[in-house]
Amino acid sequence: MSTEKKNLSPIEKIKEVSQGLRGTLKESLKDEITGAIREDDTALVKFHGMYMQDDRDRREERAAKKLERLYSFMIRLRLPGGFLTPEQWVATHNIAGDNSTGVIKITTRQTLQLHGIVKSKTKPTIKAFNQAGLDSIAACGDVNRNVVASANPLESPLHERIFQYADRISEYLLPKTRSYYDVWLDEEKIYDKVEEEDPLYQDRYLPRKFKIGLVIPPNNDSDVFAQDLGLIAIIENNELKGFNLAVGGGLSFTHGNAETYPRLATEIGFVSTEESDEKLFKAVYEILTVQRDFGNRADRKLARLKYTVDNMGLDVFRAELEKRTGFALEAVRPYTLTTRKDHYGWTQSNTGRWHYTVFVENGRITDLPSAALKTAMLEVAQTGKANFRFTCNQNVILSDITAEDKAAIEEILVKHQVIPHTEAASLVRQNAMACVALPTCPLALAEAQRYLPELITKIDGVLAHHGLQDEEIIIRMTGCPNGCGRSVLSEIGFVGTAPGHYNLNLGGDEQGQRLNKLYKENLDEAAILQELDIAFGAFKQNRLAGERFGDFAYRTLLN
Ligand code: SRM
Ligand code: SF4
Repeated sequence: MSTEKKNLSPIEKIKEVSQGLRGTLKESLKDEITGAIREDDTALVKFHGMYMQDDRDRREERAAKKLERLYSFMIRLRLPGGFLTPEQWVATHNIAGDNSTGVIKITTRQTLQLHGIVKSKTKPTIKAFNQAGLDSIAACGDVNRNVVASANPLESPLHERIFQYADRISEYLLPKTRSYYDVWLDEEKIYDKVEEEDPLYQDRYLPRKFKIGLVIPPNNDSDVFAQDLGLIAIIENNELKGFNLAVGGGLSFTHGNAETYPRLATEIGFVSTEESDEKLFKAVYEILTVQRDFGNRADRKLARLKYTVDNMGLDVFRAELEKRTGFALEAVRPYTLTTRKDHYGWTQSNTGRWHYTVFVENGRITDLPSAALKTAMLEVAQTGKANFRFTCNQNVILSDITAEDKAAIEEILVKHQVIPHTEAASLVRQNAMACVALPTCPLALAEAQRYLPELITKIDGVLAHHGLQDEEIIIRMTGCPNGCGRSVLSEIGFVGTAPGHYNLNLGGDEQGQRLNKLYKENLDEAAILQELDIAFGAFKQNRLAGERFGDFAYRTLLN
């Protein structure tokens, strides 16, 4: 509606003529001359949870030898609420070993990614996941993505119910096309447009990616205000009453493009689930249809829901939504958020079950010199006595362990140094995260997950110099302003600008309700450490009692 057909971005046409996201994927996969797939198919393959990438570390060497880039694929699973059974972990471990780099990466949206899968291994990988009851449908692309939810069963007796909502919303918003089964799983079926008719996505899908997150206050571990649609569980007297709806969150911006900006989601109303879930599902669905019909399809940089909400204005957006749902939203209900952190180590929930949260630096599960994380996870899974829950802070909770089984799990964690590894990480390290960035991310301007660990060691040194080593400061790094590590929602945020250079942002809060702000531009490591040295010195001198660094920076260091 909002965009003239002639102005449509090229991806709109690719989607429209794709025959339910099939394009020429089958032909691309058969072509043995190249490790790549056809250009239009690179857009479509995302809807199947896959990205074509190349090893950026090896571009020059390959170019010098006149070889094509070293192409491979990243596959991202759809794991609503971030849950795997032990059997599914064993399967994932084996698939990672057979087909990918072997590192299992927990993402900032509590799912798993495997990197470095060559083209001929893509179908075997999807097939093996399918046999384990797992899929990657709509994990990327212009559709609703993996639905995230508070991960820790400790958070509330209502945790299981909220987790079920994540699962149901994810299923409810899946595209109707069978192309995933057809292309990857050899389901021999002729494309039938009528049979695959999709009232929600039609043949144009959404203008852009769409993200939904649920949160159980008081822990905002899923960063609910970063979502296109945030659902905040309202719990009164230990009963779930319904959800506040928050729309238009999104963290990306483009250096030098003032039209783009990060934005926190705005709460627009409350929907009760006391009598039935009908209204909730209707509201969620129609928020997507408003975005489908009013979102910008000409400029993908301005196509997320946040821009649609701001262009329409909140009142017009709400009125359009209510017209479509046929009911008015109730007034937003009160709640309190206090933290976003994971509870490392052992915890016991109201069910009596035990959970161990493992510190996984930047979500990379691999065997490290300090701890054989990957071996330990496999052995835990092989006992069949713990589930795997991934957090939006890129950690894993070995969960739902009975009192009788706890000692056996602990023995494995001790044997492979997982407990000392988790306990030895400094407070700053435990609360930090970074996006993937180099070498696989084509958009990275600077390093992130490969660099943050060593930078943290140096920042720990600066903190110790000021006697601040016991401060819990949330540090996040992204290799470009797309914000995959949610660095604009941290107390100290690094945003890559060029190799070895970062913007330094300060002033986010503990609960994820305030964006940080640009403090100093384009710093190298020496300048970062110098600026932080000065800022920590001022913090030590002038902080208020109990004040966190982010709040101090916001109060005193930013204009
Ligand atoms: Fe992201 C694109 C990795 C969470 C905003 N993101 C990418 C790509 C796929 C690069 C690309 O387009 O080719 C990265 C792949 C790197 C690699 O090699 O794996 C990538 N994003 C990630 C992950 C793996 C980071 C991580 O280290 O955990 C996260 C996967 C989440 C998942 O499981 O689905 C990831 N990305 C996020 C988040 C955080 C969140 O959702 O909580 C954001 C900011 C929130 C938001 O969406 O506003 C985010 N990613 C982006 C954007 C900017 C979107 C925009 O509005 O402009 C892009 C670029 C794009 O879409 O054009 C992007
Ligand atoms: Fe890549 Fe940028 Fe996302 Fe990091 S923030 S993974 S560099 S797109």
